[in-house]
Amino acid sequence: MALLEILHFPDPRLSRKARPVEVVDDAVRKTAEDMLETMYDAPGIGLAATQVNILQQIAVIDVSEDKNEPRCLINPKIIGRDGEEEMREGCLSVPEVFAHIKRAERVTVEFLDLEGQPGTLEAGGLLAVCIQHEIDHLQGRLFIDYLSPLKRERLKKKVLKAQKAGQATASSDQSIPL
Ligand code: GNR
Ligand code: NI
Repeated sequence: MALLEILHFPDPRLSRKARPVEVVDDAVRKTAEDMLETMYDAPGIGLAATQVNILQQIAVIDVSEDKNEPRCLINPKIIGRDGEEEMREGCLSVPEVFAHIKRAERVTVEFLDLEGQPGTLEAGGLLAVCIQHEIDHLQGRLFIDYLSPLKRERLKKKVLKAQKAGQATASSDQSIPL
């Protein structure tokens, strides 16, 4: 197992589209394990491969209280959505930024599991939000893309300023190259 480096906004690599996994092999399983370890370490409730600079459609999620319900969704595709809900979201790739985002309240998602078997999941609540958030990442979309361009510009300035300030300190290893 290994911890992977998480890319931070406004890194343009976060806007790239992940490719579908063709064969669920040991390499894909290893990627998923490393992603889970990285997610738990962060800590976060989900992680998409795009965030760790891997352009494959792999997402890991654990929204359980005790962090003992890891899920891995390979080639996830939303085949049904229902209702509307707004939730305050954050993202490991956009640290310290939170915003209320409107999404479908319930989703049905098709995916492959770690054995390459197809599955279907019906989700609501936080799990539904997280699934939509991770699938967005795999398509190169961040939650802040739902905000107005003006708000997003303001956020970008704030993030860059914080990163610059961080670079002046000893703990600059998390900062994005400008
Ligand atoms: O850890 C995370 N928490 C979270 C909270 C509300 C809505 C979405 C999320 S996902 C986020 C982890 C992450 O960035 N996944 O891509
Ligand atoms: Ni995210």
